[in-house]
Amino acid sequence: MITLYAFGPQFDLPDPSPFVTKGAMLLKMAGVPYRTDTTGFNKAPKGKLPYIDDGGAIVADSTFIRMHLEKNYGVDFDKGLSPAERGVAWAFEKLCEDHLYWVGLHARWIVDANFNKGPRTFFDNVPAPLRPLVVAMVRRQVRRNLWGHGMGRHTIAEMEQLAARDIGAIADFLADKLYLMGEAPSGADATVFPFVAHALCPLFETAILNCAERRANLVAYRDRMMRQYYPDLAGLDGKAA
Ligand SMILES: N[C@@H](CCC(=O)N[C@@H](CS)C(=O)NCC(=O)O)C(=O)O
Repeated sequence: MITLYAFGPQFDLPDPSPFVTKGAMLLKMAGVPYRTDTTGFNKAPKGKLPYIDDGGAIVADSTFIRMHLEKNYGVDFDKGLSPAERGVAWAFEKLCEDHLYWVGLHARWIVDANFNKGPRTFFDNVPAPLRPLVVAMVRRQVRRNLWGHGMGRHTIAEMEQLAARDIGAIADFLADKLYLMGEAPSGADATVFPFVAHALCPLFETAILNCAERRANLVAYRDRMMRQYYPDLAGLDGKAA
C-alpha cells in the first residue's frame, strides 16, 4: 500500500500543508488505497512534504506524485477535458502553488499574530531551551525563501492586492460550477480545494481570508469538497454528504 508522508491534520484543515492535502486528494481521486505517515519529514528526499513510498519507489513533490499515479495506475485526472481546458486547469493549479501560496506563507510565518497561533506550535516538541533558537532559524529561512521567490520583496499591501486577484480569478472561474472545471472533479480540484480551504481558515487573520469569505461560491465549494473527501473533518463521520 502507498504511504503518504504528511504533517497530519491541524487548524481544522486536513494538513497544514496544502501540498500534502493535494497529494492525499490525488490518491483519493485515483481510488488508490494509501496510509498516512507523519514521521517522514526528516527523511524527505527534497526536504519537503509530501512524498510517497509506493512499494519502495519514493516519489517526492505533489506534481510528481500525480504523474506517478497517471503513469503507474492509468489515472487520467483530467478525463473529459479538452486540451484547452487542460491548459486552464494546469494554469489555475500553478497560480495556487507558485503565487497564492507565497502570500499565505508570508501571512502565517512572518506576521507575528498568525505565526504565534499557527506555525509556532510546530516546534512544541523541540526541547524548551533550544526552541527560540530553532524557531528563529526556521523563520529566517522562510524569510529568505520569500525573498528568493520575490514575493517577500513586496509590501504587505502589495501582496494582498496580488492575493485578491488570485482569489477573484478562482471564484470568477468557478462561478456556479460544482468543481473547478465543470460538473466532475478533475486534477485541478486536488490543488485548488486545499488552497481555498487554507484561504478560508479562520484561525489566520489575513486579507486573503477577507477576500475569500466574501465569495459565497468559494465557501460553498470548500464545504462541498470537505463533505465529499474529508467527511470526518467536516463533522459528518462518513454520513452521506
Ligand atoms: N513543490 C512541492 C512543494 C511542497 C512544499 O512546499 N512543502 C512545504 C510545506 S507547505 C514543506 O514541506 N516545507 C518544509 C521546508 O521547506 O522546510 C510540492 O508540490 O510538493
